[in-house]
Amino acid sequence: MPYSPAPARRSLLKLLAAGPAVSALGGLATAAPAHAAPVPLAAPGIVKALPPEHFTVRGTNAEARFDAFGDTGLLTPADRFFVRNHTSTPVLDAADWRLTLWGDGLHGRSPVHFTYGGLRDLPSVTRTALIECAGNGRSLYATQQGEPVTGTPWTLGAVGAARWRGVRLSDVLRRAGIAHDAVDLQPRGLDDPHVSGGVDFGRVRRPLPVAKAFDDVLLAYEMNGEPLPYDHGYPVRLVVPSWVGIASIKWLGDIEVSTRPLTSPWSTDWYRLFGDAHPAGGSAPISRQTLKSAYQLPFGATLEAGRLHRLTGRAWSALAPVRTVEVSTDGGAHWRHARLHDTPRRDGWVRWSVPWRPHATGQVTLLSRTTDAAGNTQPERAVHNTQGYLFNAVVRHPVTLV
Ligand SMILES: Nc1nc2c(c(=O)[nH]1)N[C@H]1C(S)=C(S)[C@@H](COP(=O)(O)O)O[C@H]1N2
Ligand SMILES: [Mo]
Repeated sequence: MPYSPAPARRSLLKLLAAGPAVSALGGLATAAPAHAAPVPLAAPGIVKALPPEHFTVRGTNAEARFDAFGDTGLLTPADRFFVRNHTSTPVLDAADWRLTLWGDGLHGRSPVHFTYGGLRDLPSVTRTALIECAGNGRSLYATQQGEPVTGTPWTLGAVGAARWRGVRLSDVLRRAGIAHDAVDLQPRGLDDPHVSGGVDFGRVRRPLPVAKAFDDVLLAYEMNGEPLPYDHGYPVRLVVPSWVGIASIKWLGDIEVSTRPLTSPWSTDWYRLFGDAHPAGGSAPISRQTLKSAYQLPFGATLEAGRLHRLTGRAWSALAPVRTVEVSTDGGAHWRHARLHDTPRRDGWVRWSVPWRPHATGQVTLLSRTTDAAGNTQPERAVHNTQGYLFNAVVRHPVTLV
């Protein structure tokens, strides 16, 4: 019998009525004068404030303004971190939360439960990792390559880096009595079932191979030294380093442990590569993210000619540490190396900068291209897939010189 979760849930309205969280909604809580510019609403279902200088709301999601990351450090503060919600943020209570493991891949009794306090009593580990949506950069398939794609039209801000603290998933699996022949897990969130086009796909869940689970996956309860914020998975989420964001299930409720391969719509209908360049039934489910680099500058920014500017950006690769970043300020005719400001690490990003004194006025295209220690480099074009995943091409960044 599949275990069916009964989340400890309080409605957001009730929570807000209770008091302290109201300030989290900032502008919403205070009535604006009738003549004032309309206060941008929070995205439906997102708890934290989404000031327009830091976020772009896209449906139930909030994209971070990558162009504004210049004032953040190596870690992305929780209040600047993008939110990808299939439905809406459930406001859970750690005191009555528990994690359930079940399935034929446990050799002893099943199900096995862990309370929040029980998890916090296990040895903890802390590690920095990026979380990046598989569709980050998706809109560039259309704007840069003229290719249609479906899905949330992210630009480059569906990525963030945080320091996660929690317990190793492998420790929890061992304590739960994982069998030697278990092959797949299926972690599942406690957010509402995902309904799209009249079809109920059930709760967000996606198979995770046991081998990856034993490698480096965390059950995280802290982000940048604080309890996870509601929007990022409170009380406990998965952090699956270097894999596409969908693997890092938020508001974790249960994990099926199976001796047979598992599937879900998130491994069959979505998060595979479909299209002309891919096998007829689609690729295997995607796992690793790819590599990118980008300028911390608005698209179409205006810069003064004749002055010395310092262009800054970030580069990252899920495949290996970043090795170099090259930039071109003339549409790709000439390239030079940017200076890296951080020690490149697996699962992290590096900040880079380059001085630039443009002479002529007019439109130019800035480019940046990263190469990682495994020799992967950003191509001129990304291989198209209908759902617009894994955009890795050199980004063409228009600026105007005046
Ligand atoms: N339960 C649950 N987990 C989830 C999701 C979701 O909608 N529900 N979205 C996934 C996707 S697609 C991404 S990219 C990451 C985003 O994590 P963040 O919102 O903390 O940035 O969470 C993943 N985990
Ligand atoms: Mo995602």
